Amino acid sequence: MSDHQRLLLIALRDPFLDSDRVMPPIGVMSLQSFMLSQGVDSVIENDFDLNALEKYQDFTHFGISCMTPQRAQAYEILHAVRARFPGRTVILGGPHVKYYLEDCKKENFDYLVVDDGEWALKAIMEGTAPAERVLRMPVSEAQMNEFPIPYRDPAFLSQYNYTFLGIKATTVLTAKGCPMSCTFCEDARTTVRSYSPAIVEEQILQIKGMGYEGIMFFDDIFTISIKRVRELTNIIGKHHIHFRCFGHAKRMTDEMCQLLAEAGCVETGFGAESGSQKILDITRKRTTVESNMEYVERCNRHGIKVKAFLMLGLPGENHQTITETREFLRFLMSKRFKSRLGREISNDFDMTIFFPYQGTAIRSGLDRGTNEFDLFFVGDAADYAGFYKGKGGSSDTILRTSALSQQELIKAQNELMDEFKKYVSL
Ligand code: B12
Ligand code: SF4
Repeated sequence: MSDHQRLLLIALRDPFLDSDRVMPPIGVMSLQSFMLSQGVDSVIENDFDLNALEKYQDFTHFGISCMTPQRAQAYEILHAVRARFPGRTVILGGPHVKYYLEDCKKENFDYLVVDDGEWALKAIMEGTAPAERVLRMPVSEAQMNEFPIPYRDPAFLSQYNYTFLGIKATTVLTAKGCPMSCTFCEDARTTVRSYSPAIVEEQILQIKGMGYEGIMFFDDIFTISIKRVRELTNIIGKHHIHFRCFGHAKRMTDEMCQLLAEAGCVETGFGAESGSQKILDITRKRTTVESNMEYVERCNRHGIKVKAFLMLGLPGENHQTITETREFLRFLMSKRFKSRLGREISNDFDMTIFFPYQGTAIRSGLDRGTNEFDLFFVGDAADYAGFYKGKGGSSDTILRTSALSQQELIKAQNELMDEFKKYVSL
């Protein structure tokens, strides 16, 4: 091995998803463009081959990006690199480190990077990192806006095939963080940092130039305020693309809907979560079943399709709350409307079962042993990969409520999917 420092940035596979070549790994792509801008010799590997380790002979540093369900893969790569290439630096980053730091510390990584990776990776590569294993080197909103846009090399991006409503699309992030407090979500109450409209525009131009006609803006808070939606739609509207984004029932007004529709929005996803007001209140969703329905009506009136994200197995789930969720689905899936693309279409939904990740208020309550949530473990979460939407829509299920067993939750999920998925337009 030469003295030359070389970084391999590893985006792990997701064998439990229907396909892991749909949405590209924006975290790794952001780090890649930043490292290249800093003069670091860096390469992305999105299909790490444990059976051909000789390919990685020239890399001095291995940076693995990991979500919780991928942790076993990350640890396997660590052990293989340690055995084959002693003395190389192995770094773990991504959401798993942020929320499962104590577990990660048990593994022999050289560095564990909590949250933003840019400054930490730069310091590691330059040999100026603090003499600590756990690095927290946050990026400010101003700094984030000075970084290069994510690495979208056509050969790399073309490995990911994402479409909505038949439109060839890819993803863009307009902001990070979420100010809301949903008790089932790890992103609750995280600092909001927004990209300037100019940076969003730079990415739209890049993506359009590569032949994509659609963009999914996948940040949690695209519709956080009418002011922000005005800023973003002013820019997006100029470029004649179709887009999809996430909305929140509490914030969606007619004016917002109209701005979105006029700028090319054809679909919004939104966390309806449950058809039960009791559950919406317990989880601090800050919406009502009625406002969720109004959200659907509004979007559909403007020709915007709605994909509602619903979960079973939240605190207090029982036969009655499931009946209420069924009612909500009946309402959602009975709608037929003229899409902005001209066709008559219907809405869509996801029906998952809540998995209690560390970092959520519910999981913290369960770990403290308080009985504030009507939820009980039926096994050890550490034994589960931990995904809420796997192959064929299946969910890892680890909880029950006082009224419903784990099997009853799975049965209800399957029944609701069978009853309503057939109405999704193709
Ligand atoms: C887009 C997205 C997806 C996409 C694409 C994922 C991908 N390959 O990137 C898809 C749809 C495939 C997906 C799938 C899932 N996701 Co997801 N996803 C997101 C989402 C909305 C945005 C992620 C993102 O790109 N952020 C922007 C980038 C810039 O940030 P980042 O990725 O965190 O990267 C930064 C830092 O983490 C760090 N970093 C990242 N990697 C590395 C590596 C090194 C070496 C270093 C030093 C630093 C570092 O630096 C980066 C730049 O600053 C987040 C929520 C969110 N708002 O973050 C959830 C989120 C990451 N997903 C989550 C979950 C649970 C899942 C699923 C398990 C859901 C399921 N199906 O059951 C699957 C699992 C897939 C898997 N990989 O295991 C959780 C993660 C929880 C956890 N503990 O890991 C999150 C936080 C959502 C939530 N609140 O529950 N997801
Ligand atoms: S579920 Fe959505 S609105 Fe609620 S905290 Fe998480 S990202 Fe924010």
